[in-house]
Amino acid sequence: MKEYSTKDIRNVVLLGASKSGKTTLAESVLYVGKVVDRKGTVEDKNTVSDYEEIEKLNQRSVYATPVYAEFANAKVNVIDAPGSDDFCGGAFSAFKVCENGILTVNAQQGVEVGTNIFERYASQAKLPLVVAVNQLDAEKADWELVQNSLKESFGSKVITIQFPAAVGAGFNGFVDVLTMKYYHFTDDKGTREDLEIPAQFADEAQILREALMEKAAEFDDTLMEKFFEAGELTEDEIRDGLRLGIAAGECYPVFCVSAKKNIGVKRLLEFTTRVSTVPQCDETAPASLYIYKNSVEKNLGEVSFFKVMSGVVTTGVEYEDTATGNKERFSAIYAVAGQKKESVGSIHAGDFGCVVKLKNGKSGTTLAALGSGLNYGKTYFPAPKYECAIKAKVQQDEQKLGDALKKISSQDPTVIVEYSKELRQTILSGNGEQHINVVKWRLNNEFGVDVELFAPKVPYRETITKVATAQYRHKKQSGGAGQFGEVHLLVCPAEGDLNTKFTIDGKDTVLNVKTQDITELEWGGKLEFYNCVVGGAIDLGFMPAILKGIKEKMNEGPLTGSYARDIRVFVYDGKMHPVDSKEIAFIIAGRNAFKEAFRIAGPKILEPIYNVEVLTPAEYQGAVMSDLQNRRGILGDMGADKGFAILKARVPQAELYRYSTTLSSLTAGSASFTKEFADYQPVPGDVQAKLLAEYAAAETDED
Ligand SMILES: Nc1nc2c(ncn2[C@@H]2O[C@H](COP(=O)(O)OP(=O)(O)OP(=O)(O)O)[C@@H](O)[C@H]2O)c(=O)[nH]1
Ligand SMILES: [Mg+2]
Repeated sequence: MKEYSTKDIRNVVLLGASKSGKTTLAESVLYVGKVVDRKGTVEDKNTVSDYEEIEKLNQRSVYATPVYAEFANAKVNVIDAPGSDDFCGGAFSAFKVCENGILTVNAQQGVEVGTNIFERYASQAKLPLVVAVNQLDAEKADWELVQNSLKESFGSKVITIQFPAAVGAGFNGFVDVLTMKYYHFTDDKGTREDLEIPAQFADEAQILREALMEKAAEFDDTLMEKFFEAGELTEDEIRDGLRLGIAAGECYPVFCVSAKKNIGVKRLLEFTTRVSTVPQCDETAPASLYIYKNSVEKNLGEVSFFKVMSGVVTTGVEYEDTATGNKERFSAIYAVAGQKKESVGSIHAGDFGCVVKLKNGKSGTTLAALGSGLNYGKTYFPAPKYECAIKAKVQQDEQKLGDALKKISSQDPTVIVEYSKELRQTILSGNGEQHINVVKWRLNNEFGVDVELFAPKVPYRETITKVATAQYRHKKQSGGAGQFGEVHLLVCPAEGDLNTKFTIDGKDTVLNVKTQDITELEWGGKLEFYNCVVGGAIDLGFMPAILKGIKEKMNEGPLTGSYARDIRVFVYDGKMHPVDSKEIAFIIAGRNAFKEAFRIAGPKILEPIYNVEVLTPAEYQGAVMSDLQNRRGILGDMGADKGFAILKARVPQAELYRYSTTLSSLTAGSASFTKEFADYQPVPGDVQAKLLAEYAAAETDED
């Protein structure tokens, strides 16, 4: 392969709804770019891009895959991203390395939910877009529907560059109002005749040409002046204007394509090479690269896919991971089209490639010339939307499961695995139930581990609402050395200023604080411990033992075994024995006195509450709201944004398991949501009763 200079490289990510034809378009790009001479299809499971087992099985993309075309002295790198929001991680890793996007729209459907979702992601990532209306050859293709839905969703950003002469089986050409030509296709191989615009389309072409010139002029004052004075712009001037508008995300030019029949793909690439944004990289600077994807492939092992960010990357030179100091040297680097890899000597800034078997070639890694200090940071991924607990079906597989999950999450950074010490569960999070099911499939089929997925436990907390006192005497005098310790204590909620006036045993008492110990608990909230013992009833030296006993109980609250929080404890009296009082006796006495006081101090179970924000088409607003209420959600502010309703609610975590799945089925996949931990609140009485009963039952089971 020829070596390409930065200015001759374009990087494009294909985005759009599921089944709009991105993978087929990638295949066509390879075909018209002459990288392959036979095209595969998604149905035949032989596309270059969907080459992973799980992708063939489901006939859909799961991972983002790079392919390329060499075209008109340029190299166009194309990343085929999955269209399901569950696999949106691929698109986000592409955003880090691509300067341009092509938004595919299925001509049979017009703008779909998925189109909107990925357009939103792209515009948040400030990624310029052009629109490829695909499947125009399909029987149900409907150009008017496409036009209307584009206008409705994206308004005046939309500008027509091409329109088809006919759609459906007869789709074999389109008018291009930028080049003012009629492109006619004589076969399914992309063979093209560039003709004059037929008379019957001349008027429409002229009207659209005017609109195009006006749009292009919008983005540059000089062009605007020229357009007003001369009444027209040249083809190159239109390109100049569009280039600015597209780069600013203010203009979505629309192209006609049949990926299946290779119609319009070459013309789309032509436009891309001439108008789209060139990588902003310096090829004369020291070399550096960013790994945006890694995977394990049969026969190759670990493959790291990268973009050269500066300079020229070659074999035989040592590079450094500036975050860890790890050094790597490449014995071979490859230009990559999905499964196909071609060895090359060097790759210039802006271009894509891959390398195998690095010591540490995980996505998100920067490798740079020694001493350059370059680093491109982490890739942004949206927060996970789906969580579950996971365990191996057979206990012996736990270690294997841990290792496999580590591998899977290193290849897919949107799979997050965490062991919760508190819940004693491994929590697996991802972008949706489908995403998690792919992990399950891989565990089973690639790693031979059968797993069970289930609702994670809820990290409840316990606290008290009233003042209470209790005393406990620990006395053991049978056999060996005796144990003796007695503790009298008072508990109250740790809120407001410190108050030491209480009624104890019917007497108004003011406690006199001698020493204190305030602990900020690692699970949130605090424990305040005050020593108010008078007359040396308990030696100062035993206070740590009493506190230790209390903390043991804070760790495993008396109600449900959850962490306790926000409690104030005053030790105000007790007894010692000259011989038998020792640390262990006061640990036990402290623990039991605390437990007893806790039980009668109006104990409450607290549950974590999340702030949930849902973005849904207005038509589903009612359904989404009543579902949130059924989840004990408390609705908050409402808003609206471009035909979408924004709903906010405070919802208990216990009610949020599989929420993404339900929301998706309530709204035909058109809503999205975010959630964020807010605070802890007491559970309602009925829920508390249920939790207490469950805990009591579990305790008895264990006895
Ligand atoms: N008639 C027709 N069918 C097409 C065209 N492009 C794709 N298809 C079909 O549409 C279906 C989906 O195509 P894919 O290329 O897998 O779509 P995708 O956008 O990659 O889908 P995801 O990977 O799930 O996001 C397949 O059955 C394709 O054969 C086209 O131009 N014309
Ligand atoms: Mg695909």
